[in-house]
Parts: sequence; structure tokens; C-alpha cells
Amino acid sequence: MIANRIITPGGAHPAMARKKAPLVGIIMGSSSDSEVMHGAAEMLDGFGVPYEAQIISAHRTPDRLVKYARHAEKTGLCVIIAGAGGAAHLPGMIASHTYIPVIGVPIMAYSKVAAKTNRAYLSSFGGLDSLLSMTEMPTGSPVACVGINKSANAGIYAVKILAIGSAALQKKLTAYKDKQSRAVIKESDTLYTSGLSKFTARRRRLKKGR
Ligand code: RP5
Repeated sequence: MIANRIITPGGAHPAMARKKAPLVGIIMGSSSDSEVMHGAAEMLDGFGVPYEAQIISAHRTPDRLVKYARHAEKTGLCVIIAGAGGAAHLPGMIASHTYIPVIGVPIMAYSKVAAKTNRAYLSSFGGLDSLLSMTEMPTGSPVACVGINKSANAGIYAVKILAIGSAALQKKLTAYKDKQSRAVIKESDTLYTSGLSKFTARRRRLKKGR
């Protein structure tokens, strides 16, 4: 039974027992959110942070949501990353059920109907609906929130929270920032030596080739 995957005795799903205990829980309201939420997983993988991922819908599986909050505390998750589109109640509802900090990822909901007519990624309010439902949580159950579809940032933020108690993660985050700085300086050097016209033309060519 799916519900048992949340609350098997001993905490995690049997498959998790073979892995390192997860520190972050990634949840999403629908399988259609997985393409976006994958960005958070990639980031956590890059930093070597163990996580688990599940589909929990605030409006389709409200009981499962409450069970997940209990499971998250029992498992010892330190951060929950919750992505949802539309009215996006998931992050706020999870936050109201647990002391674990929740980072919300507002998702520009994918419409299957729109996809059929090639009008991909339409949500009536372009994701602003989800963003506001997360940032406007009433006082008492806050949800930290990244930009629309910016799940990778949620991953980095989770690592930053975990780094408070981990010198190894502090080191990795510093190296990550250094790498970003070096990349910008390298690009600026190329821009300076080749000139803006050549630099832009080359950039356009590279973009086309992708
Ligand atoms: C929300 O509705 C989900 O988080 C998703 O972003 C959106 C659309 O869900 P599906 O209709 O694709 O399942 O609950």
C-alpha cells in the first residue's frame, strides 16, 4: 500500500534502508511536477546530501500529507522542499504540521490539455498563483520560497541550512561559489579581449548549436 511507504515501522521505505538516511525530503503535488523538482534533487546529489522524494497532494491525498509530516519528523529530515502548482497548498499545509523548515517551490503548472495543442506550460497566472500562496502564508506557519520553477535554488538553500552543522558542507558551498566566480571572471576576460561584437556573435552561435 502506498501509505505504508510513508510510515513503515522503523521509518523509511525498505529501499531507503540500503541508502544513507535522508536529510532532506522532496515532495511534490503531482507527478507532473517532477520535471521541475528534479532540479532540487540534482543539486543535492551534487553536494552529496541524501534525500528522499515522494508525491504528496494537499488536495487529493490530505490524510497522506499529515502522515508525511509525522514520517518526516520520525525519519529525522532536517529540511522539506515542497513543490506545487496552482493554488499550491502543499508547502503551507506541511509547514503547519511540522517544526521542520519548509522551502516552497512555486510551479508553473503544466497543462496536459495545453500540451496537446502545443501550448506548453500554461497556468492561468503564470505561476504567480503558486508563488503568492507560498509567500503569503499567514503569520505562524512560514514557508521560505524560491522563484517560480527554481527548484535548484531550493536545493542550494537546503544545503545551506544543513551546512550550519557541517564543516564539510561549508567547504563544498565555498568551493561552489568560487567556481561560479571563476567562470564569470573567465567570461569577462574573453569579452574584454575579443570585444563585445565578436563575443556576442560567438555566444549566439553556441546557443544555436545547443
Ligand atoms: C497541483 O496541480 C500540482 O502540484 C501540479 O502542479 C498541478 C497540476 O497537477 P496535475 O493535474 O498535472 O496532476 O496540485
